[in-house]
Amino acid sequence: MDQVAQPSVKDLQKSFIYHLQHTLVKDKYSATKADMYLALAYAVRDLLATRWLDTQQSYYLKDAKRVYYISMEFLMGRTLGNALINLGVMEEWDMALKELGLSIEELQEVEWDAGLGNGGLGRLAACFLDSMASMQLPAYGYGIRYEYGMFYQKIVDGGQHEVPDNWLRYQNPWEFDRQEHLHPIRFEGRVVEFTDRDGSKRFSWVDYYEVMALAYDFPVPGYKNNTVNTMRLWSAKASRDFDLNFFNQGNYIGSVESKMKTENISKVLYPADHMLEGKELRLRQEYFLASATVQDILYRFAKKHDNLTELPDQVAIQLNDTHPVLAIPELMRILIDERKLTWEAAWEITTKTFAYTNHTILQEALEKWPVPMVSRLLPRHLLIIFEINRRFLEEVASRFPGDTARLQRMSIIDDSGEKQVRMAHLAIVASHSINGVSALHSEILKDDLFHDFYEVWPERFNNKTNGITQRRWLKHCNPYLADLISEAIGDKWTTDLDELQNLRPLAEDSEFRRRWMDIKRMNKQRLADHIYQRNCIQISPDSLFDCQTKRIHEYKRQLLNILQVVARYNRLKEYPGLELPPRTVIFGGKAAPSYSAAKLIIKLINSVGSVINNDPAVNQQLKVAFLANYSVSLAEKIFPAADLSEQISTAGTEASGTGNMKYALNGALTIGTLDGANIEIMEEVGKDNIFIFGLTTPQAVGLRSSGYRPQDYYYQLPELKTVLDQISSGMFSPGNPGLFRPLVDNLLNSDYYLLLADFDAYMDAQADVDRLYMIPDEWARKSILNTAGMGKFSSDRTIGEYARDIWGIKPQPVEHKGIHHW
Ligand code: B1H
Ligand code: IMP
Repeated sequence: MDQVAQPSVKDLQKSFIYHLQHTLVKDKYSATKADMYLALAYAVRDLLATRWLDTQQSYYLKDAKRVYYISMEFLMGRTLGNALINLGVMEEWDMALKELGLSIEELQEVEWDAGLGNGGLGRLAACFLDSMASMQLPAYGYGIRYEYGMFYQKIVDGGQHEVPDNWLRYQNPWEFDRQEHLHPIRFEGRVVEFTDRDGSKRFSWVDYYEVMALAYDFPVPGYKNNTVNTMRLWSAKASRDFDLNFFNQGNYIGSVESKMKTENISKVLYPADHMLEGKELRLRQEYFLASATVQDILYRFAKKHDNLTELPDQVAIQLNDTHPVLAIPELMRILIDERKLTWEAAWEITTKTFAYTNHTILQEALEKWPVPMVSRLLPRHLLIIFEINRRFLEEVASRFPGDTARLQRMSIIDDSGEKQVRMAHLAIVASHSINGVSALHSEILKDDLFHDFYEVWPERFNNKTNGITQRRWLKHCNPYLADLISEAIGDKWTTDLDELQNLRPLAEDSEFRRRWMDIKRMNKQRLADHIYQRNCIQISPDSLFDCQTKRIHEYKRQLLNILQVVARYNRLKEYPGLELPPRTVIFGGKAAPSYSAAKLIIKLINSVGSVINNDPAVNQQLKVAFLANYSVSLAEKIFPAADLSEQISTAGTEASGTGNMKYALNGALTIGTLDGANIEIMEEVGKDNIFIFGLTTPQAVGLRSSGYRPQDYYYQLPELKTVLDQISSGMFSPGNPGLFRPLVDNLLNSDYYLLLADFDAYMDAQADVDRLYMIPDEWARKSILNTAGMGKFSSDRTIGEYARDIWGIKPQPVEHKGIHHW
């Protein structure tokens, strides 16, 4: 596989010392831990460099069809460990550093996460990049190089405090600025219409101002295959014209201020997932990404092609939700206004090139932008959107004559109130593929959210169930379990996760079960140490680690979990001899800074935790820990240590979930609803090996439409009533008894996410969990069977389906030639 000899341990040490002395100019006396990390990073980077060049050159020489994954978010986490794993040099480096008296684990901890994403959608993009490189696909990730990523979460007095994530404060050895890849991005101005020499009507965008998009490239190594793909992130820079115009006016400070304002575009990631804030700066960011990327794609295409009708044979563009959807009118604009194609030719090229993935059906997350805002910022694009809509509605009207209600529902422009552009409708009309991210979610798109569109274009709709990369989410984060698995069934699972099914017979082997649970216990001890350091809470590795880590959102129902915890607390208080296995309930997750209910839920979790953790009557049997700043690197410590995975969203709300897959891959059992990918996880691991409870999607829909009355449950379930009364009366907020009342009032008066309706079933499922945990051998068996059933959920499988069904691209193996010569 590798045409170039792998470096020896001595070579690695030499390279490390070389970089310490020459790149950082430090010796072993002056070097800090951060210097050591950097020296290691530069040495590992050297191993990527020629592979990266070889990969990019081979795509050029083969003129391979490329896929472009455009996303406002890439939640990459740390790069070093992943590079070591994918280069296949983790053990060699471990040895090399040990001989120098250094710990590779400790040095990896120095690296700051690249947190350029909110949650699932951004981490999915990162897993996809890993899979695309590992499957040798000619692929690029395109995004924004935010100066500030996802905020750092501190917990102060039980509540969330946001601290800016200045991730570029230190040297970043993983990025390369490409000053030569610079594209002008235009904003504002106006459109003038004129007649071309051939008599056709043309449009020209004038009086705009320009911001430059500057490329930064990040390597994306494939797993042991010499492929290194590129993630290209754009950073905003004022253009020279901009500088000249402003600075010539003689207002120096004013000009610097204007310059800074234009460069604000790439300043910060919007931290509200599932909630569009409707801020103009966000729209600017979206167009900035879309335009720079489309220009770059056309520039690369033009190196080998001059006939734009060939674009769909050379390029596939996947839109990660609607956030980058302005790439559609941008491509149309360039093809029509700049390259002088006819509308029809441009439209054919565009629709064959674009594909759209939907990630949510929550109304508040569906992007809509006010027409006046689009008109001011992107006047030409608005006209193009209007024309797309005009032609589209004409087509619908001819298929459904007289059905004006349908036209109104389907229009790209919502004119029920203030006129708005419905970005999802634009994406659907201009894409040849529209996919959801789990079987259930894709059915909901066809049956409900996009049903009208499904009736017009059934062939465009398809499902691509999400997946995760087993390289990061098992091999890297859980090395002892990974080694045990490889010892038992070989290591083919690293590139073919279906191999894990060979673990099934081993679930019946008591010695294997013992080793399996020994590793789980070790991972739990490691997490317990971490929790003790951060939270000063002592927890026993023999307690059941019950984990719910994900963004804090009402639909994900962390509140249901905490109601159950309070009910458990009450039972333990009331029946001191109660035979329950000790539990540690672990929470982690960020709330959008503007989402007050979510922030109050964090505060409630911590307040309940401090009452329970400080109550000697129960705290040997129950503890609650909220882990601050849930992030990729913290998740890597939690998944391997989890016994139980909480996936309890209201049925029909979680498009897929991917944390559910990461937990099960690491041997946690799931307690969950029939929502998102949980359903497929149940199908794969078997009904007997998962704790399913609660309403189904049709039941939830039915209950709401028949007039849901949450108070019925309050009065019928005494345990539930007690819990809600305790919370609203201030038992967990003695200094401020009314603090949590809004949460309870909302449950009693509206409870859109049906917590009270599912409470009883959830309590029963938790009792099943307790019973099983008391039989360690049975628990171990099911834990192994969960891992064994996770083959389907590799992002390699997902990406294989995208490549085959949507993109039409094939693996392009890379030959590594080693040191390059002229
Ligand atoms: C998902 C988002 C999202 N769906 C708006 N939608 C955002 C919406 O900044 N914004 O405005 C950001 C993110 N994120 C998640 O995608 C789903 O909730 C998960 O169920 C799914 O697993 C994940 C990946 O498909
Ligand atoms: P990119 O896709 O524009 O980043 O180019 C990738 C690689 O293709 C470059 O690093 C070169 O190795 C190769 N390449 C690009 N343009 C040319 C060219 O004009 N002649 C030869 N090789 C090229």
